[in-house]
Amino acid sequence: MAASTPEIVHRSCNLCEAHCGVSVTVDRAANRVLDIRGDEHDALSRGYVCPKAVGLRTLSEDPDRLRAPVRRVGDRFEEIGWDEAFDLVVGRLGAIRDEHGANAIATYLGNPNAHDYASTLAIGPLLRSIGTKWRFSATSVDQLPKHVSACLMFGSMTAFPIPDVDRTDHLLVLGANPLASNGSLMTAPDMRGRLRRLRERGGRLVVVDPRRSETARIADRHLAIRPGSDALFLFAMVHVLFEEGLVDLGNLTGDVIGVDEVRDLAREFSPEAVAAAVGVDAQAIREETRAFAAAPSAACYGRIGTCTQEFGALASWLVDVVNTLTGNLDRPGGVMFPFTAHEPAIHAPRSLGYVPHARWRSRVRGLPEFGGELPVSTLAEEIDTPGEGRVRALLTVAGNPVLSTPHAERLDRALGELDFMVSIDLYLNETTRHADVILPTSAPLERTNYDMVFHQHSVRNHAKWSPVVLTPPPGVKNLWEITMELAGRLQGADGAAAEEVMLSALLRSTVGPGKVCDTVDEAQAREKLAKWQGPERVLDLLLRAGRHGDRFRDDGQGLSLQALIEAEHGIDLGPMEPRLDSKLATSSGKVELAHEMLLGDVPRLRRFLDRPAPPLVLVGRRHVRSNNSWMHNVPALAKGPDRCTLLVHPDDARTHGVQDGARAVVRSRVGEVEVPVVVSDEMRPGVVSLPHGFGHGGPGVRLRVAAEKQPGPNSNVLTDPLALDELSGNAVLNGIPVEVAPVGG
Ligand SMILES: Nc1nc2c(c(=O)[nH]1)N[C@H]1C(S)=C(S)[C@@H](COP(=O)(O)OP(=O)(O)OC[C@H]3O[C@@H](n4cnc5c(=O)[nH]c(N)nc54)[C@H](O)[C@@H]3O)O[C@H]1N2
Ligand SMILES: Nc1nc2c(c(=O)[nH]1)N[C@H]1C(S)=C(S)[C@@H](COP(=O)(O)OP(=O)(O)OC[C@H]3O[C@@H](n4cnc5c(=O)[nH]c(N)nc54)[C@H](O)[C@@H]3O)O[C@H]1N2
Ligand code: SF4
Ligand SMILES: [Mo]
Repeated sequence: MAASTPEIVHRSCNLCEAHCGVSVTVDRAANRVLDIRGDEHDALSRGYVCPKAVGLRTLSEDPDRLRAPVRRVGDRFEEIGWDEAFDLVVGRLGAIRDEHGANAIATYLGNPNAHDYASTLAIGPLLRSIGTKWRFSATSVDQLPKHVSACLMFGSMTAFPIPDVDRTDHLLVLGANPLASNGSLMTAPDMRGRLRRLRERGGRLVVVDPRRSETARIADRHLAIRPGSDALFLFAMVHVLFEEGLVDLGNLTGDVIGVDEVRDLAREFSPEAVAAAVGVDAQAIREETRAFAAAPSAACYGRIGTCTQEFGALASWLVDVVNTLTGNLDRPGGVMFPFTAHEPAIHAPRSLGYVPHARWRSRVRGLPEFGGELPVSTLAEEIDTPGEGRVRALLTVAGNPVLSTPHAERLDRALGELDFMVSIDLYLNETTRHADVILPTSAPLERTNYDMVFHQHSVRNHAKWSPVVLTPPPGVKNLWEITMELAGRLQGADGAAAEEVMLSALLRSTVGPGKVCDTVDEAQAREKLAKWQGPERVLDLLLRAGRHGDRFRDDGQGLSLQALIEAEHGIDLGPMEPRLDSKLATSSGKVELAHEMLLGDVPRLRRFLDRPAPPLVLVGRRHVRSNNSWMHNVPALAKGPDRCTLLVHPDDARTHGVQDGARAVVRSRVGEVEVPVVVSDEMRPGVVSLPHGFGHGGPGVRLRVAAEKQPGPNSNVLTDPLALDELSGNAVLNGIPVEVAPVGG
């Protein structure tokens, strides 16, 4: 073989929300990656990467990865061609839809969809062509409460205020551990460096977490809260703000309604009234409230621990109530709404005029939809409960709900009862093993990307293009192609027709007289877009019509896909700026601090105040070398000690008779698992911690490294599908009552 010169390609790692810039050395002739390292010139990450970046290469090389479509034959899978696979999927889904209606087909979208712009763009057309209302996703085991509070406060489900970590004087973190997770709903590579700089400039970091997490360890103060009580903690802060005259809306005066209602509500939740339930000293709550209010700028930030718990929506709301009442919403150093290069240039926020909630309900438990989705905690029962309207078929796209969603054992059984299941995935894993057909996609380095979702959460406004590094194996397809083909065929057409529907709708809204791009007509715009195909073409249009776009003027001024490609380290679009006016979409045109749906959930919180704490509750955690359920097959990440361990406080270890290094049984209302114990005083007494995403090594799964090196038990065997944040429908994954006992004891 002829020797080839290695080439360096700059792109982003899309494994987590930090989206770090990487420089990849590739031997194109051999189609092999030689090296991956942090890109020192990346506009956002400046060379930072975490150990998972090396996994990008291994994903492409993994011998376990699916390299052609497969169909189930008994307990085995056999490879088939793409045409046969598409025919089979469309034929079976079409037949089920004809006989039982579209709602007999459920869909589940997993987390990696948010990390692939092709999916962000193309999944809508696919879901619409299936036509089902039985839509599920990882959202309801994750950030759904934040969508709900954003919707009720700001009028848009995606209006997430992002902490300005690089300029703030005070960061209050609840239920997040960015030193392990690298941040979420906050795209900020190298949080360790950013937090170090915060403290170097005299700023204060406070972490509220039942565990002394990696982030808590570097904080000025750690408050070991009782799981599930963040809403009470935050209400107490609001109480102190009013009581001590610390409320100051700053520039927001006149833009906010509901302040009096919030003051009245908070009256009963004084620090002294909530201290016992919250497990944090009243004096500490007062001190931290004063410090937050006194800081020149401050940002309150909550994540998984405040979302995936019993009062997820209330806690998510109160995070931004605290930000608003202290004048920190929409100001530098506080929390702001980033700009992206692809959002429409002339953004006139329009109120929906209604809350997208309870327009339909699940069949078995009558749970309301929110934002067009049903809670995934109800998926298993929608499949295995007989009767009219039962879910008979399932499409999963980049999801592993058998490991990620509550009452995993029941879902595992239920998937076996489906009439038909199709998965779009890289692996034959705990979920996809139930599929009748698996359609394999390209791995991250084998496709282009643009960070459609996480640019919206970036602590600096930013745009970055990721070119292809490796040629995918011949038997796999990009998600775009698969999705468009299925969408087209399910409508009796083809992929090209489905693409055309999307493109022409976008052109109609952006090009022509009176539109953003008013110097060209549709035909001229199409001609200029013709050098791109698929998701690139759509992105080019969005960028050119966007805030920084060239509007098709071709004068070299302004952004287009070509210009973005040429900026190989990404484009820094400056710090976040105040922009409430172009984001607010409430019917009042104001920040609505006291929406009736939120107020209506407060009595439930009041009852929690008097409820005795269970002796032991379970929470989750993350490890920097792991990524939800699907990176455990990467040898470099899987090596080392067992990561799926139960952290137990020494007092609890004594009470429950379990020892460091020995195995324990953990039982909840719905299941039990066995797991090695690590005794550690980093836990709050009465709280044990177990990571999720493990539970590999079952029958029929092709993840050989994971099964051997990091099998772990599945923590979602323990999580209870009946435990929901009632307002949002999000699953409660933290604060699950459990019993712990020595194995055999
Ligand atoms: N107990 C507990 N449970 C939790 C959590 C917790 O904290 N505690 N966290 C929750 C959270 S925040 C989340 S986001 C969910 C995640 O829940 P899921 O999204 O259901 O699970 P993942 O582990 O992210 O699985 C991703 C799947 O996508 C596949 N995949 C990876 N890359 C690609 C790709 O490029 N294309 C395609 N087509 N497939 C791909 C993988 O093989 C895997 O099957 O888990 C939730 N579950
Ligand atoms: N390495 C790695 N990085 C990841 C992931 C991964 O699996 N591994 N997953 C990615 C995904 S999908 C997401 S959504 C993000 C999540 O990112 P983070 O939100 O930072 O998630 P965690 O690291 O799990 O931190 C959650 C913290 O909440 C605490 N906690 C639990 N219950 C409560 C409670 O009731 N109140 C309070 N205040 N705290 C509580 C836990 O002890 C834990 O320290 O991470 C992303 N990044
Ligand atoms: S923190 Fe790690 S996994 Fe996340 S984007 Fe950066 S390198 Fe990738
Ligand atoms: Mo997540």
